[in-house]
Amino acid sequence: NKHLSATLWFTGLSGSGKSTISVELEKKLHELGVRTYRLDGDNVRHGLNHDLGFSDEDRLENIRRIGEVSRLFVDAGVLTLTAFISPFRKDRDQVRSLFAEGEFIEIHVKASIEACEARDPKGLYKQARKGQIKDFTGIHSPYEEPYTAEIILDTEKNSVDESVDQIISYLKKNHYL
Ligand code: GGZ
Repeated sequence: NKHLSATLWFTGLSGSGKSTISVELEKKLHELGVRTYRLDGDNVRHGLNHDLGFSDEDRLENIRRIGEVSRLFVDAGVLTLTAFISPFRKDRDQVRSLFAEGEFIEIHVKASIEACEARDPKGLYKQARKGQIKDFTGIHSPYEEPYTAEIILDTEKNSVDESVDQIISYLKKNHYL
């Protein structure tokens, strides 16, 4: 199957749905015969970036390295999915600048801080409120919403399947698939 390579860059708060949606999207892409690779905290923060924490500087370096790695995957012809909070606009824009027009697709996984905190799938917001986690995004560290997102997913309104379909439609309409 012919398809264009690009990076699908998911950004959003903890608990917004980045990982869940990117996992389900990847399954759908595999059914369509697309070669993909997914980068997330489990395979990056524990390995390549195990030296980095959650200060602003460390997040910048985290995102910079992930951007460079996704650049390499795109060079190899792979449709790359990344699922990181990537809270700072300038850090995301720096990654965007590594790519040619159309190779970087920013996906804002949008849910309010209230909704994410109510979901709290890993109990991290609760721990952050108690002061057990510092620099937690949305509580003591900012999340800067994208101005330039190619796709905005409203995960308070739409199901995971609907968000996946929204991305697939975008990819078809813009001739990535
Ligand atoms: C935000 C944190 C923090 C702090 C640990 N702030 O919901 P999760 O658990 O599975 O996803 C979050 C993940 C965020 O790592 P990223 O590499 O995506 O962050 S960034 O892009 O900002 O560099 C959360 C967990 O790590 N986590 N401490 N202080 N999230």
